[in-house]
Amino acid sequence: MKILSGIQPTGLIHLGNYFGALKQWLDLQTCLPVGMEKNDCYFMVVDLHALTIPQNSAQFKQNIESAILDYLAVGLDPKKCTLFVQSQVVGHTELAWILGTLTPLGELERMTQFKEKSQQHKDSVNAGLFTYPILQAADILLYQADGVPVGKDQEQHIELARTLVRKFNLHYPLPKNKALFKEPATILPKEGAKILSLNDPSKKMSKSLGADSYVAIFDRPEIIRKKIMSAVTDSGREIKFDMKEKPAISNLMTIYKLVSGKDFAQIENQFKNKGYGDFKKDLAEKIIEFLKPIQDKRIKLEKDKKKILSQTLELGRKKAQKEADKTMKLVREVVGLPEIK
Ligand code: AQP
Repeated sequence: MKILSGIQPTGLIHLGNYFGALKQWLDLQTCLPVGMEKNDCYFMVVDLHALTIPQNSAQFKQNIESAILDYLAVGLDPKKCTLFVQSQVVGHTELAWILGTLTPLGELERMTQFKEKSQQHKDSVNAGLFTYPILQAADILLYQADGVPVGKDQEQHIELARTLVRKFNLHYPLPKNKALFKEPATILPKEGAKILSLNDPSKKMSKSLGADSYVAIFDRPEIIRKKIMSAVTDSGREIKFDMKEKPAISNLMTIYKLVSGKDFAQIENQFKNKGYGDFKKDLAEKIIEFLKPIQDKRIKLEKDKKKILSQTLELGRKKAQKEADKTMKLVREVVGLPEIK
């Protein structure tokens, strides 16, 4: 399968990003579960998407490089997948423009992320924030991806990508009823598709809800302990998985499950007759243990970052550009744009 996904270089990756997206990327690059066919994976830092929120240029440049090192630290391997920066490949914005001419305004107006972000950034509601899902569709179609591993919050955007495939294929048919694009599937993780905020379990874990909402994968142990110990809990004191009645503790149990490999019954059993405090204390230690190898690797990568970055990015950019060029050649032909020689 051809796989494509990306994360914005916002300077930090939290457990929601890790379990919603990155963990799936790792599994897909190594073809897990065992027996899965070999995947051709494209994972990128979506810097153009991040521009929809005001950025400080110097910090932004650092964040983009840092995101690549973060990907390597979690275990992405440039020999097994193509790692690249969105803006370094020509074609994303061009295809987005063409897709934009096929996108009804109404489709964009109903996007939940646009509604939420335009509320959060009332003084900078720009056109980019509105057309963001078109660029995302272009990212996916440029690589002719079969599947897009993301968290649940992105489902609506991938659905729009499928709508745009249908519109494009209808508007620009190929001879003999063939179609240029195929509809990409949303790939959600079985567990962790929507990790909830630590301080408000009615919302997803998110950077914009503030630092107490998330555990970042590079948070220091003392910060992780503090954040987990002050995470909100539900009424009662029983450690029981019940998303409806006990969303806060169920969310923490989901994180426990993901970092420890234990199932919910084992966790419930382990904390029978114990309170939230004991559970949270142990959860913090499990998270710290889980993140330690990633954090250690990230420190090592920092020491040789110039060389690592230039090698990784050059390799990834070339491979991604080749794929993008193949698609754009076909797109230009079918749309009727003059060939670029
Ligand atoms: N809470 C979450 N649970 C599961 N998956 C999540 N993702 C994000 N939050 C959760 C997934 O992470 C990937 C990265 O998406 P992004 O780069 O667009 O980051 P984001 O969604 O903007 O992350 P935040 O923290 O929510 O940032 P803000 O607050 O700035 O909007 C995607 O696959 C997403 O599904």
